[in-house]
Amino acid sequence: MQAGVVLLAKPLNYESKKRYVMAAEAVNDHIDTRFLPLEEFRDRTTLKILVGDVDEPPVFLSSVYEWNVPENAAVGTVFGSVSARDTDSFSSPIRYSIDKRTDGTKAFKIDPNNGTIAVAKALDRETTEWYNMTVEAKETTQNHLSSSVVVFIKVLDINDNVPRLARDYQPYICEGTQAGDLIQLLSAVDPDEPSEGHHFYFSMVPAERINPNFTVRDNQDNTAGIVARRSTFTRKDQTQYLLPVVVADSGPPALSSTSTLTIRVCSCHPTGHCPTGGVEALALNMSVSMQTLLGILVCLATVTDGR
Ligand SMILES: [Ca+2]
Ligand SMILES: [Ca+2]
Ligand SMILES: [Ca+2]
Ligand SMILES: [Ca+2]
Repeated sequence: MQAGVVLLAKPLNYESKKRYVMAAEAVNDHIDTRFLPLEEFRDRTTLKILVGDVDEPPVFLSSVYEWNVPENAAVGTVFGSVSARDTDSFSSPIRYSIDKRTDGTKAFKIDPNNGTIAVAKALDRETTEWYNMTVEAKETTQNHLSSSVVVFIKVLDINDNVPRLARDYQPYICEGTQAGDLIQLLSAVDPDEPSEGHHFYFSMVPAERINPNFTVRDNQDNTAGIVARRSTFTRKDQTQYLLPVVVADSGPPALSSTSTLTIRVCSCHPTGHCPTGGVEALALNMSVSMQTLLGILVCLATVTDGR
C-alpha cells in the first residue's frame, strides 16, 4: 500500500474560503497484463477539505502612523486616529490604548473606542520635538488578542521664545576712538527653529530718538555692530554709558527682548585693552572708599566742632 499525502500549497483563510473540493486519482504504474481484462488499474475519489476557524489578532489599517502637531495645540486637540479591525467572521469590537512605557510624559491620550488621539498636556518643541509611541488594539472577545502599531508625532515649531543677545557683552570704548569705529559686534540666539531660518533685527530704544554717542548698525546677517557716533570720549567726561539694545525675531508674531549694555570708557594705554576688573576698577573702588571715609571723617569733625 502507498499513501498519497495532501500538502498545503498556500496559506488558508477561513474568512475568504471555508471549503475546498478536489478530485484525486490513484493509478497503478506496474500493470500486470494478466489481470487487464478483469480490473481497471486506476481509481478516483473526491476530497472535501473544511477550513477550521482560528481567532486571529486584529489588523491595523496602516502599518505606521505619522502626524504633525503644532507645539501650541490646546489640550484636547484631536490630531489623528488609528484604526484596526478584527478580520475574523465574528468581528469583535476593538479597544485602543497607548503603551505607557512609550509615552512616559503622558503627553497624549487615545479614545479607547474610536482610536482618535488627542493632546493631553501642553507641548513644547524646544523640550521634545519627536514622540514615538506604541498603540495597542485589543479584541474584546474571550481571547483578548491584540496587535500594536508605531505612531510618530512631530511637534512643529511656533515662535514662542524671545531672541536674546548671544552672550553677556562687556563693551568698552577707548579714549582715542574715532566716529564710525566699531565698538562691539553683537549676535543673538533664539531656541525656536523657524523653517526659513533665523532673522534677527537689532535696534536701539527708543528707536525714534537719535543717540548722540552710539548707533546700532544692523548688518542684515543676524549680527549688528555698536558704532561710535563721535570721537571725543574721555573718562574725565563720563566713565560709562548705558545703551539699551532691542533684538527682535521674524515671528510671526515678532518677539523681542531688550538688553542694556554698559559701555565703559577706557584710556586703553599702553596695551590697548580696557582692564577688566583689574587695576583701574580697583582704583575706582578705592577712590570711592576713600571719599566715603573722608566724608565720615568730615562729619565726625563737624560733630566735634559743634560741641
Ligand atoms: Ca480575532
Ligand atoms: Ca516652546
Ligand atoms: Ca523666537
Ligand atoms: Ca518654539
